[in-house]
Amino acid sequence: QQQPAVGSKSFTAVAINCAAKAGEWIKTKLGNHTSLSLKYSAQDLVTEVDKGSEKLIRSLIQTHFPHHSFLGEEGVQPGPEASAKALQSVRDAEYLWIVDPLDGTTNFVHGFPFFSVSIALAHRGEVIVGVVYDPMRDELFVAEKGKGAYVHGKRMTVANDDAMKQSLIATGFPADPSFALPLNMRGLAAVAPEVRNIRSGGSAALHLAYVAAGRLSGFWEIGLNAWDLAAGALLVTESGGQVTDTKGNAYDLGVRHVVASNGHIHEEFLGILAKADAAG
Ligand code: 2AM
Ligand code: CA
Ligand code: CA
Ligand code: CA
Repeated sequence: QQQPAVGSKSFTAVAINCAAKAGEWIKTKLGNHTSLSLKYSAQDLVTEVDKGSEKLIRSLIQTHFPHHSFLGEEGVQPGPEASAKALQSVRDAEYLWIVDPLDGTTNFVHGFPFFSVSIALAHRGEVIVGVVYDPMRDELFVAEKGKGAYVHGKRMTVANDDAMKQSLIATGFPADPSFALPLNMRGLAAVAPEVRNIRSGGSAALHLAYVAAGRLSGFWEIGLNAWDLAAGALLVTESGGQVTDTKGNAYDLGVRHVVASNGHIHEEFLGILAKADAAG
C-alpha cells in the first residue's frame, strides 16, 4: 500500500493549489505571451504559457505525490493516435493526475477572456477529484467523488430545464476538417432549431463547469481528450447531471465525443444527435 509523501496535503487541496497558482500566472501572461507555434494543424496552437503552466503543475504535484502518474496535454505528441496511446499507457495507474494546463489556448492567444486550468485525479481509472479554475473571473469549481461539487464553497446544482426547447446549449468547433468538424456541423444543424440558443465559448472544461453550475443545460463536442473532460465530467455528475459519449455510453477516460447535460434533457439531446447522424 502506497503512503502519501511526508507532509503531503490532501489530493483536493493540492489540485486547488495547482490550479490557482497556474491560473494566476496565466493571467499575468495574457496579451504578452512571446512564443506561438503550431502543433498538429494551423488551428492547433501552443504557447510557452501552456508549457510553463504544465511544468508548474507537474512539479507541484510531484513534490506532494512523487509516486503518482501524470498525463498532461503538453507532455503528449499532438494528434489523436498519440493521445490515445498516451492515455492507454497510464489509464490503469493507481493514482493518475490528468491535466490541461490551459484549456482555451486559442482564446488566450486572441485575448478572448474565456479559458481555464483543468486538473483531475483518477484512482484506477475513476475520477475522484476535479478542479476547473477560470482566472479571469476568479471562479474555482471543485468536485470530489460522492461529496458534491462547489463553486467557491457554494454547492452547485444543474439547471431544471426538462426540455431542449428551454435549454441553453454549448458546443465546441473541432479543428479536424475531415471528420470531427463535419460531424459537429451536422449536430449543430439538428440541435440549433430545437433549443433556446447555442453558445460556443472555446473552453470545453469551462463549458462543463457551466453545465454543473446550471448556467448551461447541456454541452456536446466531438474529438476531445481525457485532459479536456476528466475534471469537468466529475463537476457535472456531482452536481446531479449526466455525462456520456454521443451514443449514450457512460463516461470514462477514453471518451472523445462527449454529451453532458442536466440529466433531464439527456435522452432528447442524444436522440437529436442520433437522428442527425452526428453521434460519430
Ligand atoms: P485547448 O485549448 O486546450 O487545446 C474548444 O473547442 C476545445 O477544443 C478546447 O477545449 C480546446 O482545448 C480543444 N482543442 C483545440 N484544438 C484542438 C485540437 N486540435 N484537437 C483537439 N482538441 C482541441
Ligand atoms: Ca491544445
Ligand atoms: Ca483542452
Ligand atoms: Ca490545453
